[in-house]
Amino acid sequence: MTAADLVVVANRLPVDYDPSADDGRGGWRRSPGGLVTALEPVLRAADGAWVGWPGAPDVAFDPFTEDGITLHPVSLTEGEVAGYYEGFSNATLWPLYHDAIVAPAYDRTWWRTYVAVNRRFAEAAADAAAPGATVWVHDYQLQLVPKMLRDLRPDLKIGFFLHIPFPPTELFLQLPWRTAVVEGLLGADLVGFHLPGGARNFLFLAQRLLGLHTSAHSDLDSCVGTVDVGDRRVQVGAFPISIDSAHFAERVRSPHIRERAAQVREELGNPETLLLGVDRLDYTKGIDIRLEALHELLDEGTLDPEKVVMVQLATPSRERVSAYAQLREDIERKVGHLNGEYGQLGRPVVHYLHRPVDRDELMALYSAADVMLVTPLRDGMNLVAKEYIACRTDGTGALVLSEFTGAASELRRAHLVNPHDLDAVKRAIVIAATEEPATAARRMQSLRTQVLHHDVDRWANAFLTDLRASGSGTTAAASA
Ligand code: ADQ
Repeated sequence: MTAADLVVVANRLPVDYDPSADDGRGGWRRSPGGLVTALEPVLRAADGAWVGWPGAPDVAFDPFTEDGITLHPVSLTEGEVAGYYEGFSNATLWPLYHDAIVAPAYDRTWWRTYVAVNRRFAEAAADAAAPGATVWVHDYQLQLVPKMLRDLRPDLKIGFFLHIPFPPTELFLQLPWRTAVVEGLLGADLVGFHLPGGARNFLFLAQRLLGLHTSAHSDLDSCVGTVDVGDRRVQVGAFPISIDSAHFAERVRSPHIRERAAQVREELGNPETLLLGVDRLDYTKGIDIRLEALHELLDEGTLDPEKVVMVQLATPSRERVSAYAQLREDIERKVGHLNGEYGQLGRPVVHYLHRPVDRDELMALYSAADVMLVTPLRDGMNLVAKEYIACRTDGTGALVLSEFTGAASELRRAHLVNPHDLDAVKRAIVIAATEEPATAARRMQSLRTQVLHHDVDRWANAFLTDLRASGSGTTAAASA
């Protein structure tokens, strides 16, 4: 297998291994996420490689090439999935980085497994990369990889991007392994966040925990600052991720999706107002908040259960982590109460689907919905908000958007709300549902301009351009 000049390292491969496929013989399924869509063309053009876990425990595969990309599966045991993925990644880092909405658990054995698994990813990346190659490491599961990889392969250009928020410094400082994590990230030449605030928090910690020299730049630039690590200068920047906007805008116009959108409204009883929520079933997403807001609006008589319908899609997620199992019970109880009080026979007020739907069905729902509800307590970006906007090709529709999403910093003309303020959420829903059409259309026009101009290609190119330009500049240590 030839080594590649561009290597992506992420927790998951762009394909999943399903041991039960093909009558138990096992097989690969594509797992099309936003990251795959964004990076596939760049990787294919560069004969690139992707290092990641195939999604099933205790299976080992040699590297193989598919569609011009070499895939390097990293094997994890059942115990490693429990310690590294479900434990340290999703019961320690995920809640800590999302403002500790759920208490993070600090478990030393999970940490040791996280270190061991990060080392395995770094070794796989070192094997996959050609001399002088560019390696782009993704997300909170792999924060130690940049330093481990630099120790193995000092010739590489290494970038890191965090897809979730980087927390306020006083929260990050709770982490018993805080210094190792910051050191791990500083192995990169470029460390990227969605927002300048996360980048600034990171700069502060590099100075506070490691006593390193940092400098801050203007927020107008994607480069927010630098950290000097020995004779290397690490760039720290903000790169707000996006979607393949043109693809959504074009595909949603196809006749079968338009017909399906009309059919959806019909099947839901042609409501005056169709509210929509689309999320992974995660406690950061504020699904409970929008259900509570709807409940109170119906209780008060502000909304009429004969005229309003809500659809909530909630993809199953991390079901073996206990906070997620509790959340599911809570959400399903709330949906049950709402329908028990306000539904009619054959006509629930809330339609709740606990499963993923395919992309065309999702676009039909975006196209059918009058008001999109995006109410996370904290979210790195939130692509659902951007997908909804890209699908509103006729310029109608309204977006209620939490201030605590990364998307809120770009989508200023959405109905922005503080999700902790239930009255504000209720008011925003009512305004979004009843706003005068010309005002609503002006808002949507401005949101569409933003989303269509700032797509995922632009994001990937901005990051890779800055990464390739990084490493220049002289540090105090190098000039001494
Ligand atoms: P997520 O937390 O997964 O991503 P988000 O950005 O909203 O959140 O992306 C979810 C994706 O899954 C969207 O593309 C959406 O269409 C899809 N999806 C959700 N529910 C679905 C369903 N029921 N059926 C089909 N598809 C569904 C993390 C961070 C975010 C950040 C992204 C990218 O938490 O803040 O925006 O990474 O960096």
